[in-house]
Amino acid sequence: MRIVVLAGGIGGARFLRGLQQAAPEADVTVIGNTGDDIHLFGLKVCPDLDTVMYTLGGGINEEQGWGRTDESFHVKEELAAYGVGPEWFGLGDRDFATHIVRTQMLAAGYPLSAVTEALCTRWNPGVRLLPMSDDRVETHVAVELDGERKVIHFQEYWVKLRASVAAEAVVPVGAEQAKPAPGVLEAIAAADVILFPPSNPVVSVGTILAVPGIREAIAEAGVPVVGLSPIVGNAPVRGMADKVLAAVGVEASAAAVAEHYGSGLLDGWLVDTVDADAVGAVEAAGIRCRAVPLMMTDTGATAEMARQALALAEEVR
Ligand code: GDP
Ligand code: FO1
Ligand code: CA
Repeated sequence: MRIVVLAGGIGGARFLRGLQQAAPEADVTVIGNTGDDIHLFGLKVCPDLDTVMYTLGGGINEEQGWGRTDESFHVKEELAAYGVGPEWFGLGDRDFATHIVRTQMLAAGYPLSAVTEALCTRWNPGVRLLPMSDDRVETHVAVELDGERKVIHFQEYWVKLRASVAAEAVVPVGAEQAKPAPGVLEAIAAADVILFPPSNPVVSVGTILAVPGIREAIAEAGVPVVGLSPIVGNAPVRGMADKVLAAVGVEASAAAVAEHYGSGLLDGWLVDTVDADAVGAVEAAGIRCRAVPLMMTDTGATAEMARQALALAEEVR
């Protein structure tokens, strides 16, 4: 079975680990969000691609959910000693090596998709990991700071400000001009099922769908498209999805996220058992819906979520 998954960072990566346990024989292509990418110290950092690569390759810091295991921060400390920032972004020594290799290959002329493939030959994630695009896309967030409207990088909004102020708008800068990376549209067209993991619907899945051609290809693939809610009990399980959903005028609820994707895109939607009363509203919107446990407490529980998603896909096929 060929499965295509649109993934952000932690939510996407953890779901993929469960999917691999649930469907070990499946051929999985991951279309990764690159809107979180940022240039720091002259290096290209791709947090969501790296989170998927490290999580599936056994190199992730499990507690944190991002960055490397067994990490140290000597380079960051030395940079700070020179007064070179930003200090608010935690790049570790082991992680730095990934960004150095990536930046060197990009400078040599390789596209991000080829660089990602090369990095994955070390990590063997067991999936085909494709960036959504080889073109630069950067998510920016409009906020009011000290009485002034400013547009800042998504990482500054999340990591520096911890989403402590309202997001007034979220803009995937460059998305309109971006082309899907090689293999993305082909993978979608060849898929037997397409899954939206419980990733952020605005700054992860939403950014991938903002690349012209990807949303259309999914809608036209003619195969089941099933998503899992990242919102449980009217709040994100972690992160700032509530803040960025508000910016696009969507309530932080499992039903509202399904309706935001819409029946033109989604055939099936899983909500957590605590949101069982949302099933009716989602089905009224034309999307088949089931309430099942959606907390990724361990790989076994996550594998069961993946089985439920695949079962729902068969039901709507
Ligand atoms: P990020 O790029 O690291 O923010 O990761 P993603 O975009 O892939 O996923 C973030 C989303 O995962 C957040 O909105 C969380 O609410 C959601 N999430 C994290 N853990 C869980 C979980 O155990 N269950 C569910 N249903 N959602 C989760
Ligand atoms: N997230 C944080 O909350 N603080 C950090 O200092 C931080 C550093 C970092 C470094 C490399 C990397 O791959 C990810 C990192 N993240 C950090 C996660 C990052 O914010 C991601 O974009 C998440 O996916 C949030 O959507
Ligand atoms: Ca992310």
